[in-house]
Amino acid sequence: MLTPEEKHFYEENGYLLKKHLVPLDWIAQVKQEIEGIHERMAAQPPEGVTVSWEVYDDPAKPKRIKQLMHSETVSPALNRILRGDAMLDIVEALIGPDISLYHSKLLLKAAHDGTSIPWHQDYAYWKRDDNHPLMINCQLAIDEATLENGCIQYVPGSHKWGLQEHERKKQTFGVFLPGHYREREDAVAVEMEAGDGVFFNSLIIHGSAPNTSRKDRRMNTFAYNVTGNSLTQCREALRGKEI
Ligand SMILES: O=C(O)CCC(=O)C(=O)O
Repeated sequence: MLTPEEKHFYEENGYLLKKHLVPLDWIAQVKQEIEGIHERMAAQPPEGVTVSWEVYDDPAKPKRIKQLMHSETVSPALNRILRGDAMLDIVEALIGPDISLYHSKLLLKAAHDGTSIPWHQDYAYWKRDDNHPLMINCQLAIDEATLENGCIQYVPGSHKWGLQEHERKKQTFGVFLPGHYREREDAVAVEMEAGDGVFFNSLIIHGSAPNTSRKDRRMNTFAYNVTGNSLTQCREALRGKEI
């Protein structure tokens, strides 16, 4: 549950860090279930799992996953966490009681090789004619996340600026604010311990630096929507059995 101060912080800043959201024995189980995931997915991703790979100039580098969509199907512990009271009580406090899972995605910023995520708003991906920016994300730290290994960074209050113009770059897999990742003076780095979760608004500007350290920075993001925000999305979610 959230205190009035935490709720106010979220409303003003667009994000909220919850320390020790998930117990460490659950995190240990997630770690066990995703052991060797790069190699396993390179061999044969299971049906329904979508993998975005890091793209390197050096062909000798081992294949590294950047993001893995539908992570709840590769890790039963993630599936349990996303449905647990600790998570849903906070989501409910922030978006109300009618909650659908939008998606669950592993964000694996591998040691040395994990690349940056340029600044963007998630709603730039999720906007449809028939929905509103009501979705919320919770990024869960599986490893310690620091500035050095590419923790998430937010521009506080930017969720109040409306949807900004994004562009699609040939060499990247998504849409981002113009320009590549670079430090921003108005951004706040949210360093996390394993088990911490950070909740954030679908309009907040966020991004992350490359992993220049020897430590992996593995996170999972759980995105939730308000049920009925979009009929189209609810049908898609049902087809993918995500609800
Ligand atoms: O992996 C990260 O650091 C950020 C990922 C992200 O921003 C996203 O998936 O929207």
